[in-house]
Amino acid sequence: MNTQESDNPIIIKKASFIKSANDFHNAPAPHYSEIVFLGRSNVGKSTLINTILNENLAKSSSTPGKTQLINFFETLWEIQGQIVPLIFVDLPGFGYAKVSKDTKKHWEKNLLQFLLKRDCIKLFLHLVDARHQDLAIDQQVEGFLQEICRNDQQILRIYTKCDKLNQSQIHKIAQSASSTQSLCVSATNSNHRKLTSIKQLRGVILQKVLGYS
Ligand SMILES: Nc1nc2c(ncn2[C@@H]2O[C@H](COP(=O)(O)OP(=O)(O)O)[C@@H](O)[C@H]2O)c(=O)[nH]1
Ligand SMILES: [Mg+2]
Repeated sequence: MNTQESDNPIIIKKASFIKSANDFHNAPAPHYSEIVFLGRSNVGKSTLINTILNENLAKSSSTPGKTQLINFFETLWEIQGQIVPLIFVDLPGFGYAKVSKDTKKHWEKNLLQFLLKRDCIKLFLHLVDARHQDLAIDQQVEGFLQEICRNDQQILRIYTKCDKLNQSQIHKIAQSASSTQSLCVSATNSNHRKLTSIKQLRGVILQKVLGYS
């Protein structure tokens, strides 16, 4: 499948909030393929969801660690006359939250259980802040995903907030991203030719979920 928007326009026909769940057990029925957005608190998960869907659905905030709920969004995509239902999942961020150690452990356990047991997850989008690429927490997340990822699932690393980098930093991260099959994006300004545009990102998501790559 060609990801060029001009060749194969991708239309997002519908995007709406379904529900928030506090753990695996009260997640919605697993009818459709799911794409989970995970990464540290404040890395830009909710903002990227809104930009991809072109709707202000996921609550984005400049205060880190605010939500500990798993939020589900129902979307309908159209490509070449084919209608594809996809669920976007906005996960609570790792780290930051100003709560007791026990509460934090409980939240993390919930989150890991969700990632491990939720069979309809087809794509793990691991968001990493382009300005802080080698944090231990992100390496742990990557390791965990590699460990649990089944044959019918894929992992994609996305460097976020690339608009905050200067030209030479963008050049450098784009080079290392291409060798590791990661993407560099900005949810607020993706005009730079070395960044993956939001249109291209939509194409990549569809390709991966539909199993074309
Ligand atoms: N400059 C810039 N800011 C961003 C970008 N994505 C998110 N932000 C900002 O980063 C903050 C956290 O974003 P949010 O989506 O709430 O992060 P989340 O906690 O991972 O869901 C907000 O103030 C956003 O406006 C981006 O691509 N570029
Ligand atoms: Mg968020």
